[in-house]
This record gives sequence, structure tokens and C-alpha cells, in this order.
Amino acid sequence: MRAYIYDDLPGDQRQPHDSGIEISSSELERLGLVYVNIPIDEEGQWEKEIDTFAEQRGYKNRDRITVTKAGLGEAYETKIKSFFDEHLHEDEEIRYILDGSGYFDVRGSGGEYDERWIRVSLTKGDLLVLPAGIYHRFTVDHDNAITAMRLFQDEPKWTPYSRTAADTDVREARAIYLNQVK
Ligand code: KMT
Ligand code: NI
Repeated sequence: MRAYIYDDLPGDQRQPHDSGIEISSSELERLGLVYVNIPIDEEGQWEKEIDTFAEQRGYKNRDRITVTKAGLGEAYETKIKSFFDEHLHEDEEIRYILDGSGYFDVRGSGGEYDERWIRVSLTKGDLLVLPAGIYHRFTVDHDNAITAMRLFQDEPKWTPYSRTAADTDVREARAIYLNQVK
């Protein structure tokens, strides 16, 4: 995992867009992100560690998602553009990277990087929890391949509320989130 300010320059979303400004783990924590690394070992110890983490945080369900150019064919470019639309959810978004790599961009809120995109680069073994109500987006990187485990609290509530919709900014999850980062 590495986190840095997105450079906001035009160009393919899959490029690093690395401004060179590093973001500390304490700033990520302030924004409500939770990050851990659980190396994927051949003995399968990682699965026990995921079970423990899930139990501690009350994640009862899980599935796997694979996003690859080869797997999605014609739909690929459309799919990755849809993941890259700025949105929020009313629940946490939890991703454990099983293979490949990708970027989660989260909006800075308050502090030095208010409203800047913070790019969190994830590779195999990284587990990231985005808090409910945080604006974010996702993209694969130039390798065009990621497989992730998605964990859920109860019933998966996957609805992405796009920031472009008039009522997203006034959702309760957004208000609760903003109160937490203040
Ligand atoms: C999401 O919600 O943006 C995704 O699940 C993207 C693929 S998982 C790394
Ligand atoms: Ni999302």
C-alpha cells in the first residue's frame, strides 16, 4: 500500500498520476480508512486471519470479484469507467486484494488536502476498509487485472450514490461521515 495525492493531470485513469506528495497513515486514519496487510501464504494461514478480522468487525458475508480485460471483453472499458465515477455508499466498502493490483481514490476532507484526491495503491495481501459516506472511486492500473474479496456486514448494500446526483451530498451517511472526520 502506498498513498499519495493524485496529480489531477489529464490522461488515462490507469496511469499512476503520482504527484509525489505522500499521505501518512495517520491522515488515512483521520479520514476513517482502515488498512492492514495480510500476506497470502501457501499454507492458507491468511484465510484464518481474514476470518478473525471479519469476526472482530462483524463482517458476516463475503464474495470474490475479478476485473480483467480478458474476462470482461467488450464490456471492460465501460465497466472500469463506471467504477471510476465518484460515489459513496451507506455501508463500509471492504476489499482484500487476492491477486493483481489497483487504485482506490478517496476524497480528502478537511486538513491540508481538503477535496483533493488521495490515491491508495493496493497490491496482493492489502486489505482496505472505506468508511460509509466517504467519496471514492476505483480503477485498475496499467496491468488491467485485479481479484479481490469483498466483505459485507450483513446484506450487501452495494448501491453507489454518484456525487453528481443532487441528493447524494445530503444523505445521512454523508452527514455522519463528515461529523466523524471533523
Ligand atoms: C468497487 O466497488 O469499486 C469494486 O468492487 C471494484 C473492484 S474490487 C477491487
Ligand atoms: Ni464504492
